Amino acid sequence: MSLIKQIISGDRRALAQALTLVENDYQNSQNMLAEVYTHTGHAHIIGVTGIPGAGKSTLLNALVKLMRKCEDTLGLLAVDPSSQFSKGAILGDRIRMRDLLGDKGVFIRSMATRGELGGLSSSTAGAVDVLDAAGFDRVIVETVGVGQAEVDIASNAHTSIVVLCPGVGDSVQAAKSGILEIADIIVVNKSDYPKVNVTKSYLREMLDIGSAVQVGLSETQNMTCDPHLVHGTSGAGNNSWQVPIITTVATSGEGVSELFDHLLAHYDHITSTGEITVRRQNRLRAIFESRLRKQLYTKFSQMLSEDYFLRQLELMMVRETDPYTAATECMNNFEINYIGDED
Ligand SMILES: Nc1nc2c(ncn2[C@@H]2O[C@H](COP(=O)(O)OP(=O)(O)OP(=O)(O)O)[C@@H](O)[C@H]2O)c(=O)[nH]1
Ligand SMILES: [Mg+2]
Repeated sequence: MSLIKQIISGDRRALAQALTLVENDYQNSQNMLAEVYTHTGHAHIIGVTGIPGAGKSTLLNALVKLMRKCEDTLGLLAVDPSSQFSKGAILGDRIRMRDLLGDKGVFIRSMATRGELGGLSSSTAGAVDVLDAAGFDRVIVETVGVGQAEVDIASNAHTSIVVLCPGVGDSVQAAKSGILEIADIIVVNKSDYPKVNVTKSYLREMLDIGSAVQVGLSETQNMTCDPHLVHGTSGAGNNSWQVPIITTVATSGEGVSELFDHLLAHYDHITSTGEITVRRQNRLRAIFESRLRKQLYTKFSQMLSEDYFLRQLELMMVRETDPYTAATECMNNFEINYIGDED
């Protein structure tokens, strides 16, 4: 039986094998991913991001337990964009999600992808596709941190959850990174700590400012709002999604059912408004672009001789050229034909 057929028939070893291939071998996973793609498009893809240590894994443990009561099946990916996973981190994730281990309706996987151009978003997207093809109702991607990579991954989800903690500093950090802009649901976890209401009102203010700016922009430019840029409103056309700010205590499960309700409501919202089509297209665009970037760079590197490269470096050292001119000259010598329909 082919690997894909095994995955679809629920073989967990085949699934793990496929994910390892996606994670480690860009080239050889290509054909498999192409076949996997024909079986995708059913799962609700949920991105969970936020500041490190906010309680994302603990929250997901509680949320997934609740989802399992509704018989949802779930694929979970924990991704660290900035560093190689240490064994400790993986172990930590396992401990925090220990209640889920052994449940056949849940599959958990940690992923490490470091440094590769376009590698992270591309391999994460590939892994999501594999889990989608495996038939999970929801695929949840947890990323650590609030940098650009997290924004990229989160904006590839149908529903993005941003997890913060009480303390305005964290929210400022999140706002600066742009992560609030892609949030469909904001969670203030650890609400057993003080100053929850201060954090909530600060976040509400940030969201309101964001929507006001966006509405202003769209009015002046006479264009439809880009749903991924708008705080507080989302959706195709003029329908709106009010970004809820939910307080939770992941360790006790408080607020988790409210979070689940909002997740379901958001999915209903994007499905009924057609927004999900926009998000699916954005996701495909991101995967397509990331594969192009990666392959273009690989091809270019193959066309650039090592000797020539080193000679340019020497010339830079004696100031006969500079990195700026040298890079442009290399590109000028790299022939690419125009791809597209001729007018
Ligand atoms: N007091 C309190 N502690 C919590 C809560 N949620 C999680 N924690 C604790 O916070 C610590 C970090 O929790 P994790 O679930 O690992 O957080 P995370 O956001 O997944 O962490 P990274 O993946 O490393 O970014 C653990 O010790 C949890 O037990 C909460 O609601 N209240
Ligand atoms: Mg975690």
